[in-house]
Amino acid sequence: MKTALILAFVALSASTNAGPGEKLPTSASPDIRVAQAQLKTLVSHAAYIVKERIAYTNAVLCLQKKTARSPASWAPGAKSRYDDWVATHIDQTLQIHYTGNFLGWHRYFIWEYEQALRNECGYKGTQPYLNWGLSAASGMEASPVWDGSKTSMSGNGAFINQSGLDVVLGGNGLPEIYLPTGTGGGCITSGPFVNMTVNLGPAALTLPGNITEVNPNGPLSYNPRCLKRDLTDELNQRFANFSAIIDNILAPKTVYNFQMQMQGIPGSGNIGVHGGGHYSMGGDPGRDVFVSPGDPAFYLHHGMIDLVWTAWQMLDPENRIYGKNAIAGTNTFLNQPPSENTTLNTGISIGWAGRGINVTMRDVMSTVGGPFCYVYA
Ligand SMILES: *[C@@H]1O[C@H](CO)[C@@H](O)[C@H](O)[C@H]1NC(C)=O
Ligand SMILES: *[C@@H]1O[C@H](CO)[C@@H](O)[C@H](O)[C@H]1NC(C)=O
Ligand SMILES: *[C@@H]1O[C@H](CO)[C@@H](O)[C@H](O)[C@H]1NC(C)=O
Ligand SMILES: *[C@@H]1O[C@H](CO)[C@@H](O)[C@H](O)[C@H]1NC(C)=O
Ligand SMILES: *[C@@H]1O[C@H](CO)[C@@H](O)[C@H](O)[C@H]1NC(C)=O
Ligand SMILES: *[C@@H]1O[C@H](CO)[C@@H](O)[C@H](O)[C@H]1NC(C)=O
Ligand SMILES: [Cu+2]
Repeated sequence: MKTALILAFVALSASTNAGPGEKLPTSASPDIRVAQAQLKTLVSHAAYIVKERIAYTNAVLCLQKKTARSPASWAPGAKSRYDDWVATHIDQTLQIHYTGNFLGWHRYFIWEYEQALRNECGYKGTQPYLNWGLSAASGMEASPVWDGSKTSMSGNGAFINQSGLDVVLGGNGLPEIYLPTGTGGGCITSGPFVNMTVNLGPAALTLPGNITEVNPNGPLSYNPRCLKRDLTDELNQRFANFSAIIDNILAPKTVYNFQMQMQGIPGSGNIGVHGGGHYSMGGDPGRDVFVSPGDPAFYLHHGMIDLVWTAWQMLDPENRIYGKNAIAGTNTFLNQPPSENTTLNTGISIGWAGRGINVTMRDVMSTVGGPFCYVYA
């Protein structure tokens, strides 16, 4: 079977692939003729990167032009094939976060998304991931993911003065966490998704000033609006820097501790790399736990979540893939309401987003098992 390599969107400079099969030089050759060939390789690498990125965002735009499969009787707001993913995530949010299936469900979700880009939109490349550590170091707006260029994922939202307003998470029995606002806040202004319409939600959109916005007609109803972002370096740097990433891979010795550190232990004040990645994008639907896949950057963010999980699993594959540290938790958000433990036999359905097949947790535990055959590069 062909191995689908998942390449980094921002980590590409560290990749050893110039194009398919080509090795990138790592230091200048003193031999003038070899150095000439090195230059050629580097130039073709640059062209390859630009083409790959645009091919990816074009495939996403293609998915946004195709008709939804979700029945209008269930999700009248789902207009495009892309919306099928958003609707499924909205529908299942309280059964797929702070649960035993969190990691496996999202691995399957982004993998099926990649399959749709390939099978329905002719994409030939790999699913990129967003390396939060790099954008924490460079500043988000300087990152090729967020710089707003035509090879980016579109950039920041238009500036709105949110001075003095925090985003307040928690409540409803959970301690409040105050998060700073970012440097945008409004509609995105450039890049491939500048004309995109967000159709679904909000379901629980946290706005600056301790306000939560909910669509009174229900999150699956039609509510067309622009894509907003509020890039927040402070959150990227505080919760999803390289040390935070490595600590999440090396410190937790049980899967329970691993996934809790990643999502943020309630009451700790830390939102983890998962929360750090999400909230540093900000905006609508980025700050809405239910509707967040409505921002195309979601799939790059969760690619990085999957990379971190994979790295953690491979430090002890015997116990962390199918063994005693494979799965912990139940099938409801922090076990509210109480539900059964997630096991290798627990089913995963992604509804109308997928291809009508259901898998089990066992099928999604290894990146080279079940339906998968990929590695990270
Ligand atoms: C934002 O508004 C505050 C007052 O609410 C004002 O002090 C501040 O100068 C404004 N900032 C910008 C960048 O306009
Ligand atoms: C967005 O729409 C405007 C106005 O129709 C058009 O000029 C522009 O090319 C579009 N941009 C993209 C990236 O689709
Ligand atoms: C935020 O809003 C919630 C719900 O309205 C309220 O209980 C809480 O006290 C508010 N917190 C702050 C800091 O205003
Ligand atoms: C990196 O992240 C960790 C964990 O969130 C945090 O404690 C630390 O202060 C961060 N480091 C920097 C330099 O921001
Ligand atoms: C569910 O998991 C918990 C924690 O590992 C364990 O204590 C409990 O016995 C399990 N329940 C069942 C029904 O297997
Ligand atoms: C997949 O799972 C869903 C939800 O559990 C269920 O409604 C559906 O019938 C299942 N589909 C198949 C083909 O088993
Ligand atoms: Cu999710």
